Amino acid sequence: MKDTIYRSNNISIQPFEFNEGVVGVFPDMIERSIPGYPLTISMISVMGDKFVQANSNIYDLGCSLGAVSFAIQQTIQNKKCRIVAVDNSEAMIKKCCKNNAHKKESIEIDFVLNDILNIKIINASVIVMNFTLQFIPLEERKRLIKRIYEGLLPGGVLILSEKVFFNDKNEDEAMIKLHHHMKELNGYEKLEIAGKRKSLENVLVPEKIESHLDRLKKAGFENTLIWLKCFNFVSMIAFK
Ligand code: GEK
Repeated sequence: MKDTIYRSNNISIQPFEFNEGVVGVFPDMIERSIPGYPLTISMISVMGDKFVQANSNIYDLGCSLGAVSFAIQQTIQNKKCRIVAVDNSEAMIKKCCKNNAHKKESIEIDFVLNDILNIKIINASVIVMNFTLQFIPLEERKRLIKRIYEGLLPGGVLILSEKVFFNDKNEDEAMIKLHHHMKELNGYEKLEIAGKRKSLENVLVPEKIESHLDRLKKAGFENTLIWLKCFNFVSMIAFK
């Protein structure tokens, strides 16, 4: 279904929520909104395959409709591991389970309806947060990243994708303009783009790339690489 949530001029803009309405249009929304989203998903499955360890867990934190989990599940068949897909939106998890019902893959996925701040993270070789940390309250991010580090096995990785902003005003404005231009070319009207932006204020809180790298380092990650950057969206891989 096409995302027309912010199409009407006279809707009052409410803070963004991952509710039934969003779930219905989510695949269209995310593909038309995040630059390089399909590439990000497919390369995460490549990295998942590279770093998965036998008898370990793979976590997909903020799984939405399971794009990351399903891509990894298909790519790394025949390896002994378990995927744990977590989201705190009931509508998302319900739809995600439904999407998985007809699949006959060898790797099982546990769908967990919970806040990622509350779950246990253990015996993990790969942890993915694909555009989820940005929705976590700023003051909780340090503790979450530390728990992720502690839940990873030696040799494990965190794959972290985020919307970011830049210190340099010109760079920041240029990247935002390019992102919005992409959205227009993908069929969003200027008013829709402005409406979505308003509803995400204080809900999606981006940080600078440097702030992410600093937090990862302080949590214990020895080395973090930016493996993808497109406009104001980046994805990093942090190594334990
Ligand atoms: C994808 N990774 O398609 N606990 C659990 N889930 C949460 C929390 C939380 N505290 N906060 C937000 N979420 C996906 C895309 S979307 C990104 C991730 C976006 C969930 C929220 O319900 C939503 O499903 C997801 O994180 C963020 O690769 O829409 O820009």
